[in-house]
Amino acid sequence: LDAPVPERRALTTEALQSEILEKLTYSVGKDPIVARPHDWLKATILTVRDRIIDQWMESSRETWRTSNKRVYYLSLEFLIGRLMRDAMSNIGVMEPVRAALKNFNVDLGDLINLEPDAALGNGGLGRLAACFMESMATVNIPAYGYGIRYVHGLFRQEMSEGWQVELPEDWLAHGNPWEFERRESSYEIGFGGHVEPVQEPDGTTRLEWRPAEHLLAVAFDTPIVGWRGKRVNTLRLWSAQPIDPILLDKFNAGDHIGALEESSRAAAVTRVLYPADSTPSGQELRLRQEFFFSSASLQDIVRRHMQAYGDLGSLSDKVAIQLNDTHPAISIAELMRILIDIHGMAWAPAWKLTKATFGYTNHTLLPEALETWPVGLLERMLPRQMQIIYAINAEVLGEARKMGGFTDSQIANLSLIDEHGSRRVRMGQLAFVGSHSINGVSALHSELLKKTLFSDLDRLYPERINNKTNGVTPRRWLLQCNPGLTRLISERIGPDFQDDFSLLAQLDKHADDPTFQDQFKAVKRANKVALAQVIKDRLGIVVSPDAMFDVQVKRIHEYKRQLLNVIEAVAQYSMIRSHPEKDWVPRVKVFAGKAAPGYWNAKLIIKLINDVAKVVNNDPAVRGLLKVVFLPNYNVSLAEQIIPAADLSEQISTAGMEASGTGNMKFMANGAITIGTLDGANVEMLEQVGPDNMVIFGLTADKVAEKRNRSEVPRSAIDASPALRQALEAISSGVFSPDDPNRYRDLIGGLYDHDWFMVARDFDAYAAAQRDIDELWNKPRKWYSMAIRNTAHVSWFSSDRTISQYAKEIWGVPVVGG
Ligand code: DL6
Repeated sequence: LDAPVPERRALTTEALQSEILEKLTYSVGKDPIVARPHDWLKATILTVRDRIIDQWMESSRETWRTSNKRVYYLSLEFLIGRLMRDAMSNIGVMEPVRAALKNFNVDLGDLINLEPDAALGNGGLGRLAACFMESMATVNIPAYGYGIRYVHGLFRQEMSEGWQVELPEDWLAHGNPWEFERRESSYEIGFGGHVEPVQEPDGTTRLEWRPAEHLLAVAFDTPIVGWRGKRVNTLRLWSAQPIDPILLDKFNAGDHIGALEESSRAAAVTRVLYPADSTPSGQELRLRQEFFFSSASLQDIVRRHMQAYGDLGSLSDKVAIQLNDTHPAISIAELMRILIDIHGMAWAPAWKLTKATFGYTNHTLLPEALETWPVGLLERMLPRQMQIIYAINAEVLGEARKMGGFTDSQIANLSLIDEHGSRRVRMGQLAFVGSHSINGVSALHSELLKKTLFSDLDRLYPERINNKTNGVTPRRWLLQCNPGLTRLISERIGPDFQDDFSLLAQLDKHADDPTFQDQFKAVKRANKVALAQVIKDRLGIVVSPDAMFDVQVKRIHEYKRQLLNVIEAVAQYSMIRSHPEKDWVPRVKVFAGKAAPGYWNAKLIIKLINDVAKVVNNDPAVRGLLKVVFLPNYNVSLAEQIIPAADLSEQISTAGMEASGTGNMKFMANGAITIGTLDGANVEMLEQVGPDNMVIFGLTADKVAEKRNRSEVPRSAIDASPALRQALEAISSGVFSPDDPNRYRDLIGGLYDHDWFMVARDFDAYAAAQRDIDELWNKPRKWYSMAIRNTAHVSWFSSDRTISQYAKEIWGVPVVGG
């Protein structure tokens, strides 16, 4: 612990230059004359990484020295994206590295774009985990992220005649210079088998799980550096490996393939990220993934705690574990097993300790997204954990009976076991009862958690549900992705806002200054020129940077209502054709996002966008006034190019269905105006920025629920809106799909039949809001004062603020700044 701190490595161009050369020669083994771009990338990352490691070690030493409480963030997904620019910018070496590389005739920008985009997540929840990692380091929380080192992250999306095609993503193809393999931190993970009573010398009996199968969880550590490099935390990702790499007896007997069977079965556990977003995958392999990383992480946490304190009684004083959704919820049963079966603790103190240690974050109310597992599967795969779940359930139901006042159906609602149809374990209920804090991710979502999904549990255990509105890291989502705007803001209010984002509010008083507005507009235009180039390079479509860039980028889902957006585009297309004399605002509608491979309607919506694009973009009658663009393979890096170039941010989910949204905050930071519903964090954005600076439309969550309860038919909304009717008829009759006129018949038919997502019933309000947007665009002074005010009032949505609230209100750990 008292090891001498090595002298800091110099950050000058000269020092960096000689070190890059040294890395290239001695670590990559390449002569600069023949080095390829990937070799330079590796040498540069290794050089930058070295400048983080001293602080990494210092951060760990400090945690051991001070015995501060540690935070463990368990997440099946970390959508971290590229790390090099983030790291260089956070430690302030971007410019010297650029200069050093220039001396080798290597362009830093090219290398940045060459780094693979680590897509170890699907969308919101995974990206949030990545922002949290960076913020925890920034506000000086001793934190570890625990997840899975998937060999293949989220699929690569390509388009084939407008249809989504999924291809494997291969981020590890050139190795991963950021990570350190820690063979010494390996744990055995069991599956299957049975539970046996074991007689203790003192005559008591305890239960022991005898798994039928084992595999090894091996740790790979990545340093995550906070702003200004003051703290570096660890992201520990687990890789599954077989206990025996090869079964030699089988091999020697000539069964060469069979000899490797066990090895491939083990490796399969961490091979691929499940591409499901908002729908649980019913695959057994998914449960294996969840238990694998939960058990490995808990074994690691318990080992570290025992090493420091020698006793588990103080676990909840020194350890806070946050469950990112229910994917790691099996941890609750596994920690109980570790405490009781391995460390001999009695049930009552073990249960108390477990609850005091865990916190659970819920990210969705969608019924189809709430994880449940068949009781039979759990009994077979995790027999001891299933016994513990039954015992927890008995305790919970006993407490409910004692409290009284619950009807039978409410008791059934509280139960960890869903008895409707085949019996299933509800992971949300398990996560709730095993945690002292349950939080939603926006004020509205947390309220809905109390009122709907967890209403009975909230009565039984009041005060546990709380709200922690999401945030995003302003380093990646403003400073790094939008250097032009960062420079402009620094010139106007000084650079201190980079350390204290609340200072952005000072921009408010400059929002009506014409000079500042013109500068703001120039920055936006430059970003739009860059995006227009990307669109041209990738799709061959030419768009004007002077048109309004109207952007909806996110996972494709019916509740997010890309369909509403494209139907409105069709209506607008028809208006432009029938009224060529009018002064239409030129728009480029940009879409991007992936659909879960098994989600047919989402894939059909992508095809529809592409079909509409083909017709609209090639119709001379439109005169370029409307362009529709679908950019394939949306990922973190593409988001970093699109968001700074957006004028209009589409956040148009059916109210009550988007838990929070985080894209909405990124657009706000970059000076886009939001058109949105009163859903998720939009509600709080409205509070922060004020109704004059956002365009809100549509049904509220209450109204949506009311209409659904009344089973109101949408047909009258369609009959009452000629624009909507015409657009729907055009789509369903094949105007955009002459090769298959019936392609969209069922999709559009659903809007007449039930319209669960209120596309038809929100259409007129949405179209009217779009015309308001057109009017605003025609008053540039007004537009840019609104845009500037969005940036000025975004600081509440910094993940530093969110994490500081988790720290103070859930984990009980101190923060610096935030
Ligand atoms: O909390 C992060 C993010 C929210 O911003 C989105 O509104 C929400 O849809 C998303 N949920 C998921 C998957 N849900 N599950 N399970 O990513 O979380």
